[in-house]
Amino acid sequence: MPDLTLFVAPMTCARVPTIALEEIGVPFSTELVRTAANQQNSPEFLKLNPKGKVPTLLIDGAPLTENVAILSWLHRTYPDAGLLPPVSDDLERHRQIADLAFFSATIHPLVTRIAMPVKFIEDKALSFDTVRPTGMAAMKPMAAMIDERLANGPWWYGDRWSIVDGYLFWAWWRITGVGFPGDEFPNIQSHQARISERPSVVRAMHREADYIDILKSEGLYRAPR
Ligand SMILES: N[C@@H](CCC(=O)N[C@@H](CS)C(=O)NCC(=O)O)C(=O)O
Repeated sequence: MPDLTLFVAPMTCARVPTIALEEIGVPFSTELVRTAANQQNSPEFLKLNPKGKVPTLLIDGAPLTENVAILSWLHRTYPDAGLLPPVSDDLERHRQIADLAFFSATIHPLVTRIAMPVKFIEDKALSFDTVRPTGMAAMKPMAAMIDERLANGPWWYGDRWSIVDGYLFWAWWRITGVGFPGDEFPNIQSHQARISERPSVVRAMHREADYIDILKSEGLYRAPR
């Protein structure tokens, strides 16, 4: 069994592989990266991930980065965990990669615009007045598409829960937490309520609460706003 260490920060997309690992049920350890202290850009961390991002998964000491790669590796290594549904051919397998890539490459950049607009324009007032609304406007048609898909739910793949649902959970939690109008998308809202009760998600959220306590005790917690 490989030795697994996941580098994480609360409220970030590192929540998605945390849910995956909780779902799999193998032992793993976590390392908290203090983003408010810019630890992600420390020389030690950049040696593991030169992009300076979480999640980063150490597998027997060797780093793997990018959610799409980490989630795909976890699925291939622990196929019985059902992180993705069984496929009947290679095209279907690649469609699942497309779904992960959709959340990583289309949805996540919009989440960043909405949740962390100061990453794009340093002036706070300007970033909240321009970048955030632009992100919200771009997110709405994506949310409408996801909402329509979930009408055949309860999950992204119909009856089968998958880690794509975990990805949606994180993105939705992040944007509705800073004012994105979730109520306009009732199927996603009920998906959110449903997945929040899943034991792997509950455990991942407990882990985050613990990280937040540590950050608060160190004066390094920044609440979403
Ligand atoms: N494409 C990457 C994105 C990773 C990413 O942007 N992580 C954010 C947290 S959600 C991060 O580490 N931000 C720290 C920073 O940019 O300084 C993935 O899917 O793993």
